[in-house]
Amino acid sequence: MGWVYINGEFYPEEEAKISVFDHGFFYGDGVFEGIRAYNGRIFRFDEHIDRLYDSAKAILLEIPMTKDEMKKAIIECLRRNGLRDAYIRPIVTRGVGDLGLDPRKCKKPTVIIITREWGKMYGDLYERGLHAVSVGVRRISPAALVVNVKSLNYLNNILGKIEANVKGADEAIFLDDNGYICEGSGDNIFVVKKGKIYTPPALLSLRGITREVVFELCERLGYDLKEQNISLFDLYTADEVFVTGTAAEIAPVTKIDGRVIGNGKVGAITKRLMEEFEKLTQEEGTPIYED
Ligand code: PXG
Repeated sequence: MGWVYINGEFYPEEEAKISVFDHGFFYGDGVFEGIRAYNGRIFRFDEHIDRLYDSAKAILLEIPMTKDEMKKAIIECLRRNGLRDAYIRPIVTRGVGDLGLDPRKCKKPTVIIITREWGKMYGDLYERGLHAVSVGVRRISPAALVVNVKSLNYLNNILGKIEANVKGADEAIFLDDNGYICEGSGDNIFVVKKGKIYTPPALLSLRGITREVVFELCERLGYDLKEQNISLFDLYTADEVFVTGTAAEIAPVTKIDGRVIGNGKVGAITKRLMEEFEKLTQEEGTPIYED
């Protein structure tokens, strides 16, 4: 069994526990990240750490350690667990308070780091493509909760996922209140039409780090990519659709709401981006075991 970091100490997994009075548990008051290590290297480490601290700043939560200390703790956790291919989950909550929701009751944030061995999230669906469905539950409005804060409040996403599960699909596609496409339950979405690539602006969806990598790859490979509003019609009539995320990586979508996308096979541009993405993840990153 592995080790989990809590507030500066490492505990065996089965003893890694936090207080039931923690406001992360009470109210989802906290932030987290999902980071991956490939082949002994942490992919886009600084970008994820920056986003964690930005998320915390946006909700007036002061993480009680520097970014450097956080990175060292994550590396130490991976080393203790002997991991090379891993999913890394740092979590910072408002900390232990009492039953009232006033965050001033919480004197010290709780910092947790979980690292786990991790392979392909969607198994053979990377060859066959995912079946996605649009869901009735709307992505939460940024006027209510800024979606670029990666907060512990994922009930909106989970409700979308439940709807997808009930409909027998692999992933949910969220729309906003106006019917524009936002994102998946834990991934961003891209459309390919006549050789051009489109993705919704990241105001109503999380500014994904994998999404940023796709922007870079498109620039390098000479693909024309635009951020613009996308409708369900655009999805149904696309040549290719794919989703991106740290967990999902780049995953093709070949069916949406029963409509076959393109010819129903993984498209050529999606395939190329998947290959280039895999190369990048194997080659770059912060080494875990070299000092
Ligand atoms: N949108 C949302 C809502 C997310 O939670 C992404 C997009 C992709 O962002 P990155 O930076 O990872 O490219 C995420 C990713 C999961 C899982 O198990 C995914 C996420 C969080 C928790 C779990 O798929 N976030």
